[in-house]
Amino acid sequence: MSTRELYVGPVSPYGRAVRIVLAEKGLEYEHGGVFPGYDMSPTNQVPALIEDGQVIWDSGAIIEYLMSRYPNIPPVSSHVPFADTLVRPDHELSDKLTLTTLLTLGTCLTNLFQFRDAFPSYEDHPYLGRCIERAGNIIAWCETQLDSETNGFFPGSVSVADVRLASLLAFVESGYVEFDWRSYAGPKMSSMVARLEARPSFVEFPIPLKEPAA
Ligand SMILES: N[C@@H](CCC(=O)N[C@@H](CS)C(=O)NCC(=O)O)C(=O)O
Repeated sequence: MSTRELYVGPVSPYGRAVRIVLAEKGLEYEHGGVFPGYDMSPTNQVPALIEDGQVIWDSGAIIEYLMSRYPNIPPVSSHVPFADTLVRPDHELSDKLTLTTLLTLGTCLTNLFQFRDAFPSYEDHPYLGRCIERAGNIIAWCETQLDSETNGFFPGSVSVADVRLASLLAFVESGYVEFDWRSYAGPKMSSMVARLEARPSFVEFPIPLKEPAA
């Protein structure tokens, strides 16, 4: 049996996505904490996973590794099944574009988070203003890519892209970024978020609410 140790930031949407994928696959791991992870990779970032001594960093690389190494998923009670591939073989390019676009959404939101207190408002800084605009465009585009009000990006299963998007929106909802994503989204995204947040793997790993500044 493999040994596994995970390092994640406590409020990280990237870390949450990795933990949800591990939970969906029924994979156990030791929780390594946060700070040692910063020295583990050339990026000095978490999440980082150590499996059987091999360090894997970056949530995208970790999730891709888990999806290809552990394709068979134990069924999760009566819930919609978790997708067994990162991208659907017959939609490879469009699914990859969705994942790449969600990475850009993550970058926009984490930039806004990092510079939250540095400017009176995001619009006062040209780059942060563009991050807001870009994030809004991406949310609106994702709404067009969701299958229906009862499915996420893939009909009939919960995809990694669903997990990515919902984790990023939870980061906003928990107060880390001032961004009214609902004004760019529509009914498909709102119902997907509500559905996923009730799923056991999401309930197990919430993003804690931002504590008010002292
Ligand atoms: N592209 C990376 C981004 C990871 C990231 O931004 N990690 C943050 C925590 S949420 C971090 O380690 N920040 C510490 C730093 O940048 O010094 C991924 O997907 O894993």
